[in-house]
Amino acid sequence: MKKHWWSESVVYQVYWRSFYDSNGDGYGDLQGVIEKLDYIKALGVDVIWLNPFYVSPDKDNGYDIADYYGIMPKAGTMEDFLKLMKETKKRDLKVIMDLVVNHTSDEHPWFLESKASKDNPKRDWYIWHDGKDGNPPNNWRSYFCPSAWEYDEKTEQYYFHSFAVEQPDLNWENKEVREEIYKMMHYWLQKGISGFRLDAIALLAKPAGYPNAKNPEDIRYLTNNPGVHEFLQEMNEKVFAHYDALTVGEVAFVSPEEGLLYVDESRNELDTLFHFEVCDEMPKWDLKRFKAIQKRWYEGLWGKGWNSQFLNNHDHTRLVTRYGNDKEYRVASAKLFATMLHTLPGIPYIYQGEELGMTGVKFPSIMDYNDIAMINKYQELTEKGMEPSVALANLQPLSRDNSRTPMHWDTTVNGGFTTGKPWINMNPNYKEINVANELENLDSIFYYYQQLIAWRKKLPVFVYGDYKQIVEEEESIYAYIRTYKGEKLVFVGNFSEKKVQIQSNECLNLSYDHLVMSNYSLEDKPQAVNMEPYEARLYLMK
Ligand code: ISL
Repeated sequence: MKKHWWSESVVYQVYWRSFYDSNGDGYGDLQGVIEKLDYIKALGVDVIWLNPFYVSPDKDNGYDIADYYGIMPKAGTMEDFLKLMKETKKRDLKVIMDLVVNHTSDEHPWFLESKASKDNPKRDWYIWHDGKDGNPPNNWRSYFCPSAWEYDEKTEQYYFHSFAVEQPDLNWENKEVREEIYKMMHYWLQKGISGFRLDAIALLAKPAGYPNAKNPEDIRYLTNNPGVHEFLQEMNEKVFAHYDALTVGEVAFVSPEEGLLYVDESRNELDTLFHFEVCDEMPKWDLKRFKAIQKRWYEGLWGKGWNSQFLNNHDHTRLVTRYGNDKEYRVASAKLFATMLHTLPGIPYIYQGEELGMTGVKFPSIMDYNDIAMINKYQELTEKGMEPSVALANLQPLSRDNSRTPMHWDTTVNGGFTTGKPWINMNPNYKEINVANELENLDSIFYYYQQLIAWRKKLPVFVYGDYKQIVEEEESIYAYIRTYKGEKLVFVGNFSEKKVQIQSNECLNLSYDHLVMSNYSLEDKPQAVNMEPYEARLYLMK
């Protein structure tokens, strides 16, 4: 595979509205990101992914864009953005921007024109259909609502939305739409960003004829439809080919074979992808399944296209709460998952606060939540007759707000995030889990991440090594070997709360001299036989 500037990078995702508030309005902002760049740099990462900060009515936290060229006042100004470009460059950090081109806000001037009348020149910029016998054009759900269609009284047609009602889908069949989007992409790339995280990018093409779905609950029909690759190839030719940028696409519900079509170097579409077999499709930790996913994606992509590794983001509950243990073994499990994340094949993504072992939340009332997906679902369930307390309890574990609570900087009020009232409640455990504590404690999760990243920078095997799973017969053990030009890396992890005695010979041959990292004391481990709860070991050989 070709080597790119980003091949050896580690990406840190900054959900800016929850990162650091520089002006006391309760929202994090770009100036806040600038003030914390030294912190980000200290971790050792190379690239920052910033969630959307374009002008937006903010119904879906910036994923409903009303002006692609402006900055949301909550986030700051264009001057702040340019300063951020300068300050990141100074520190040799790159910035990729989150870009939403599948849909806009319903307040975008394009949509206002489109819905003004049936013969408006921009009518065809969005997807308008007649209803069927007083019902929507078909039976599809959207990600966030019971129907993917919204009726417009004035023009007596329905428009299509893959997400919220306030997020109408653009019509990518329309050439003018595509040209406008490409123009805007050039604008930001010329301002000095280093690439895009492309939101819901596999949704651009819609199924021909919009046929009814057999099972409308299974929303796979929204994604990966014929025509999507033609759009991406055109986007690449018209935009990406002119820059040395990193593009990472959100590509849900695909097999490795289908995923490869997006990132195969010879096809000139995207550089990398997020597949969601882990976060979306694996609600609880399932090691057997996880091993199978890793194997299939390795076999599908290796040598042809780049994969990514992530275990949480702004849509998915924090990893210690969802996949690890956020109580007795919070620190151990955070470090175990980190060791795995940084040693698997693919670009590692760290979501802010993950490096502190931040946990999910359970707010007492639906009124405390902000996530539009959760609130809509709560409404749907209670309207169908579910007890409100039951609906709340059902939705809490996977609410997107689990990962959206503000960053904990120290033990002062609001964890030092804001001097005002935070836009969403803090996780009450900020006095225990925060940056200041982590930086004081040499054995912290933060320093563990720092060390892992430092190893990754030192040895090419982390990036270029092939991958072979070992000790397959052990139920709660995940272990693999990666090799590259005489270098060898071995990861062994116990993904359970019990002590495990490994029987396999493959592990017994590992020498203590080669053990470079572990989340338990490095002393007293002559052989990899007895693994403590959530123990991780990293062996390196040259
Ligand atoms: O996170 C999910 C479900 O819990 C995903 O299915 C997610 O909704 C989907 O992958 C698209 O997410 C992206 O686009 C959305 C936005 O709300 C999300 O924050 C974003 O990551 C609409 O723009």
